[in-house]
Amino acid sequence: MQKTFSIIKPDAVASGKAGNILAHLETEGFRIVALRMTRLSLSVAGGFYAVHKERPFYNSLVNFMTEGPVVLMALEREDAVKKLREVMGATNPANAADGTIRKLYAESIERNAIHGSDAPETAAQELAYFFTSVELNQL
Ligand code: 3AN
Repeated sequence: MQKTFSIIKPDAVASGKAGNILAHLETEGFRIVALRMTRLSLSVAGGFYAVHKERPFYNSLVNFMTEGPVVLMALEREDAVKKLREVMGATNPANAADGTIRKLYAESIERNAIHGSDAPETAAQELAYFFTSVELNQL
């Protein structure tokens, strides 16, 4: 069993797709280990995306991620990191495969509905950024 970290982004929460996305993830075999709805501050979103600091879309991305509530999730299943990336689909929804979350719900390459950690090491860092070890291990 492996854990990964995911965010239902502000576009998908605002358009009323959070429930559909949670159901989609459960149908794909992910167990919800921890879950919290919150609104990210500029500093928390900026820290989360610090790896993209030099990219031209960084400021816009951080502003988008703070524009409304998000749903933070710790998810668990076999091969969770890789499987979540498959279920999410390509970063740009125009390139996402049919049936993926981004194909179904994303608006654009920036407003793309869902975040998922891109590697096991990143997943561990991102889970620890948002959840305590008690939250990640209690259930
Ligand atoms: P992914 O979310 O598929 O791992 P990353 O890590 O390359 O993609 O990008 C992080 C986030 O930055 C994306 N989810 C998206 O919201 C935004 N993003 C990525 N590329 C672009 C781009 N070319 N223009 C605007 N926003 C982008």
